[in-house]
Amino acid sequence: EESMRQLERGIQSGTLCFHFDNLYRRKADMSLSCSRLSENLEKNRYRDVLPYDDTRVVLQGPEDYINASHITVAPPLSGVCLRYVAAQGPLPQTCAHFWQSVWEQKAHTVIMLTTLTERGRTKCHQYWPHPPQVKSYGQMQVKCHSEECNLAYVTRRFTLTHMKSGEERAVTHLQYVAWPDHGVPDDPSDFLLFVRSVRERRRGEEPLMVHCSAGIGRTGVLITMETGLALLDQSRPVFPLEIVKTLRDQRAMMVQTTCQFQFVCEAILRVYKEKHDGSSAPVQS
Ligand code: PTR
Ligand code: PTR
Repeated sequence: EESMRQLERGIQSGTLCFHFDNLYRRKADMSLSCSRLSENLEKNRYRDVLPYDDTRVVLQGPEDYINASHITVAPPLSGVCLRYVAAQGPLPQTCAHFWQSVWEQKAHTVIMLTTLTERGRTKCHQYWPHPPQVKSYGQMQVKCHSEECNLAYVTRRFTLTHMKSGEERAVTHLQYVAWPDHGVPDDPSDFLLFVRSVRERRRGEEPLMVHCSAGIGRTGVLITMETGLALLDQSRPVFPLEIVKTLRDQRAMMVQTTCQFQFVCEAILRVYKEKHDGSSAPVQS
């Protein structure tokens, strides 16, 4: 409860956002060389959003680069080990790499936090076929079985086939559609329902694949929120700034704007209050 009192005080006084604004955006001494090799330049959607060499996802085979980072939130920061792959929105020329990384990292869930276009600009290439079509991306074949919309998100069911071995895997696609880049979700309740459904997809230590357009702003918020929920579920203290620090040590600029950080802090506090509603009203300053 002490961490929640601190959180509420930090939000009200503005100190939390002040510390966020002063947090390093990129960890010093982490190199980005691979992302800057001439053959990889066209695989980056944004010139200023690049994965660290140390945490980048390495594809099997000679062409091993994708703009994606391994993210682990582990004890003592979190009671459980949560693993993610944080990626940029695929480009036409990187769809095959994207599906290869889903396959190789053994992900069963792909979380998409952007729409394909926003205000007339392309934010992500459509890297999946419409149902009931089948499409090949490099060594992977993707079949889309269904597409189902509720208020804030779309659920799609895919079968992924590794064509060389004939092996198959079911993959679920969850696309949140009410969240512009650099902004916050239109509705915190919908967002929390979405993150709950993301948590229900957890299977052991297998990573969730998460992407938006650049793979830093909205992706960082989602990971911070899921970590917060996981901690609250175990009645553990939550320190959002510490979570963001850990994320930025693994991928630069995670959680992009002060508004996004404030939003996720308020959402964590709200979940805590709802859980303890009425019982002791512990969070008062
Ligand atoms: N060309 C610079 C570099 O990578 O060295 C670009 C860059 C510099 C990107 C700093 C991010 C940086 O981090 P900060 O957000 O702290 O400016
Ligand atoms: N250079 C781009 C910009 O600042 O607009 C990079 C960028 C794009 C950064 C989108 C973050 C973005 O948001 P998200 O990570 O949520 O897709």
